[in-house]
Amino acid sequence: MQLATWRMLARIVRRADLVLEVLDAREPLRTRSRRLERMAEALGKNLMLIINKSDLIPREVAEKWKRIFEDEGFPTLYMAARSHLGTGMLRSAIRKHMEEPPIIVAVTGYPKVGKSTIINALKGRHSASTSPIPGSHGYTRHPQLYRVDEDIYMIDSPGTIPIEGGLLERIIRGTSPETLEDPVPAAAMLIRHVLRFNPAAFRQAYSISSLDPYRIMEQLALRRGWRYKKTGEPLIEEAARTIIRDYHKAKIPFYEPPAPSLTR
Ligand SMILES: Nc1nc2c(ncn2[C@@H]2O[C@H](COP(=O)(O)OP(=O)(O)OP(=O)(O)O)[C@@H](O)[C@H]2O)c(=O)[nH]1
Ligand SMILES: [Mg+2]
Repeated sequence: MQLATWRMLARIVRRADLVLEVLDAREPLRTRSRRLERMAEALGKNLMLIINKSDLIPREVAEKWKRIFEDEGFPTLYMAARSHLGTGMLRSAIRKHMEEPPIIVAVTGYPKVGKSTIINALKGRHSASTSPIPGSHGYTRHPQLYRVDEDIYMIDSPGTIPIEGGLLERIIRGTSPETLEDPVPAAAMLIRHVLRFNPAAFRQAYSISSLDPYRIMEQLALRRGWRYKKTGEPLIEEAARTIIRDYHKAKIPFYEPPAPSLTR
């Protein structure tokens, strides 16, 4: 399964003139994939890092990450696709890589980092044809090719990076809570992680001021009226799933402070 996905990703990268690796601004390092970067390099493709959801972090933090990644040799741009911020910058950065129009851009990244939102933001008021360009058929599963400008095409999923890593990494990298056998320990781990960097995160997201992961889940369940029918106990599994989902939807405010030494 993972192998098939990597193979699919390789096919998309091979097809593209430029690869965008989309990162979540709250967790750029944990949403980064060295393997994808090595793949792009091996295939001789230019790769640009996009720090998305930058509305969730202070500007100077975004600037710091940008500098860290550029020092590593990657052109980097930060944006907030949901609020259409930075789309002009992205458009002109893409144009810089265009040798001969049109350019095909692969939008890759872990699930939920905002790949589709970026494509939609770029489509904006420009003509938004979704018809595949010649030569794109022949894929077993069709990558979606979007025309976002006269001379810019973008490939959306299945440009997803296969999720790997420990439990926390897998959650941050977009694992759907529905696929977890028990979402509670996973959510507890995520809550602890978020609280380390923003003790006010759950107060801001849900007006819950407890700092104990299980209390937070319990209070969220009670507040939303989620209870076991038989016992009336709070249904914390539902709260756990909601918190993971809200994290993916970028509703929980926190960010990892920039630190190059953490770079893996
Ligand atoms: N705050 C904030 N949220 C964003 C931004 N961009 C995307 N999101 C949110 O992040 C979530 C995931 O966005 P998608 O565009 O669906 O992400 P994706 O990478 O296409 O996800 P998959 O297709 O599932 O892999 C959605 O709830 C978006 O609204 C952004 O710039 N800022
Ligand atoms: Mg998508």
